Amino acid sequence: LRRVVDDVRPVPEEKVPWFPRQLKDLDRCNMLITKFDPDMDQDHPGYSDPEYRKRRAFISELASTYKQGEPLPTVDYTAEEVATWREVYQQLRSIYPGLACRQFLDGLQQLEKESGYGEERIPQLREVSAFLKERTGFQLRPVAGLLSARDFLNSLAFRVFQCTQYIRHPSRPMHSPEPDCCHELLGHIPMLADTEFAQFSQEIGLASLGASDEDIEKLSTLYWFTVEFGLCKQNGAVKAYGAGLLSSYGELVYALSNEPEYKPFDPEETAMQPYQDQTYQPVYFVSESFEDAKTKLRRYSATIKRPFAVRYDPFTCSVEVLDQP
Ligand code: HBI
Ligand code: FE
Repeated sequence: LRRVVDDVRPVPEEKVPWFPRQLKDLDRCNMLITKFDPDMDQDHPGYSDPEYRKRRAFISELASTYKQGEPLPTVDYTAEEVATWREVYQQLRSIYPGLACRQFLDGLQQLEKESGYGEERIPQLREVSAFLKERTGFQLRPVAGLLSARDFLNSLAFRVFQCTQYIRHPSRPMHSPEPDCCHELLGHIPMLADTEFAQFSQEIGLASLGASDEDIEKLSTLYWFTVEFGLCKQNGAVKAYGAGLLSSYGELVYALSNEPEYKPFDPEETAMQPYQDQTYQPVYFVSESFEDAKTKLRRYSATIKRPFAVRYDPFTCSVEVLDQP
């Protein structure tokens, strides 16, 4: 019977975009978007600084040649780079207690106690990855710059977080047009130490495997308004959990002032909301809790049409592909 059905229907696999099935396939998830990098973007504060561009290119090259399973590269940061980190760390650290969610504060405190976080040095990806692996099974992989949404989201399905290792330009410590190590290490890493949040991130990743371009666009928008710019309620107050907020002094203060518009997190609506990658967001979405966000996301993911289902096997770190009945 199966055969007959297969014979009369077009083979569904042909229309499905390639996607990684095991960890080592992530070596192929490396499509960079260069629009915000200092070689392409005239508004990048490093655009007219050849020394900076050379340094960033050197650090990015470590990521470009990286293969899954190799030890993560370490970078010998210069005194100037550490000074930039120190300034960012001090400024942000001072406002976190009143504005960041509990999970973030707990994660950051653990990182400070156990993983060398602090203003004196830039933590190495290797030690941070080991820390996360023990907490939530997430691991880091170095990346040369802004990745395509598909490759970035696909990696999350394997609990792999692609992490830039260069630092922003010293002339603008409070803002970077592209992701840099301040954004990853301060914004993303503390959250990835939380079990509930790690699951939430992986579920967006699993939903993205083999998804159509339109669905990638929607998942990417969902990711944007949650993982990057999300707010959540905690003990009656609104707090930040999005990494884009937690790594930007200006926008963190703005998002939690009474200026911007708030909407309740609802995946159907959030996925369609236009967003800003040049300036502050016009609207922020507030979740009741991560548990609630995860449940809603799961319901939404089930509506994404794919001719197959995926199941993650944590023992082999691979994805099983199951025929949809
Ligand atoms: N690439 N290196 C890197 N870091 C990110 O945080 C990132 C990315 N690519 C896309 C992306 N984030 C998201 O905004 C969504 O488009 C998935
Ligand atoms: Fe990010």
